[in-house]
Parts: sequence; structure tokens; C-alpha cells
Amino acid sequence: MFTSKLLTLVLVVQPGRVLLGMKKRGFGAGKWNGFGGKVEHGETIEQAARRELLEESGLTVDTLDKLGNIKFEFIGETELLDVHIFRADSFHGEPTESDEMRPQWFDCDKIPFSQMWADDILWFPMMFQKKKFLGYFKFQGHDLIVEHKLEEVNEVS
Ligand code: 6U4
Repeated sequence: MFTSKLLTLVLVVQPGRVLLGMKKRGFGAGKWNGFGGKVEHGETIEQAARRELLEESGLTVDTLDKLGNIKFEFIGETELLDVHIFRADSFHGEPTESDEMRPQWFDCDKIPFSQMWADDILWFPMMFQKKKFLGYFKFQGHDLIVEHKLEEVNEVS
């Protein structure tokens, strides 16, 4: 039996560049990623996305566009990660380092994919083109994808 954990992930995009954070601790430590975390009881997925973005990067946003949903399975684990992905094209505040993340802007042609989750290189192009997508990735360990599905969709629920 699989259980699943709801998580959020926010990419802040500006013309020609994207803000990523170096995860300093916890799940995915040592990787560059968007900002996000677990959805807590009593909050919507979007509220969680805004809270985690503020906690980890110091930024607030007016509009979050729902972009995708990816489910991750890790061989040997019974908990699926159900990650809801958002994009923000404008923000308020200054990117600020937190206990969890060190934010840094990257030019769109210099994304550090070799230091990111292996799935990111497959869906970042869709994210940059504002295409919506659904995905499933099965990992062996944290670096090897053994199976995946990724499709463009018109709507993400
Ligand atoms: P805490 O509560 O701080 O211990 P932690 O275990 O560090 O939580 P958290 O809450 O930061 O995890 O959530 C993990 C983050 O990593 C979420 O934003 C989702 C994201 N994530 C997980 N697997 C991913 C993957 N394969 N590709 C990706 N992002 C992923 O791009």
C-alpha cells in the first residue's frame, strides 16, 4: 500500500533567469531546486506554496500559476511524493538566505542541472514555456530515474 505526501515547489522566473535555492539540509540537501515543502493541516496547497516560498527565500508573490503535478516513487519506500509545481513571474522582496536555502539567480542557459534532481532537466523546458504538465518518476536512490511518464496537459487540477 502506498501513502502519499503533499509537497509544493515554486519557481520564480524573470526574463532570462530563474531563482533557485541550494538546499542546505533535509530532503534533497546539496541540490539546487525551487522553493517548497510540505502542505500542513488546514492550509490549501497554494497557501503552503506561498508560506514555504516566504520561509525559504524571503519573497512574496501576487500570482502563482499552477504549472504541474509530479508524483515521485522511490524504490523501497511506500510513500509517494505528490509535488505541486507553481511558477511566479513577479515577486516582492529581496532573495534572502534562510536556514534551509541559499537563493541564487541563474541565467536560463546556465541552469545547474548536474546539481539538481534528475527529473528537472526534463520538465524545466515546459516550465519556461508556461506549458502545463503531469508526471510520474520512479527513482532508485536519489540520482537514478528508472521509469517515468511526462505529458503536457491543458489543465492541472
Ligand atoms: P523539513 O520539514 O524541512 O524537514 P524536508 O524533508 O527538508 O522538510 P521539504 O519540506 O523541503 O523536505 O520538501 C522537499 C522539497 O523538494 C519540496 O519542495 C519538493 C521538492 N522535491 C522533492 N523531490 C523532488 C524531485 N525529484 N524533483 C524536484 N523537486 C523535488 O524538482
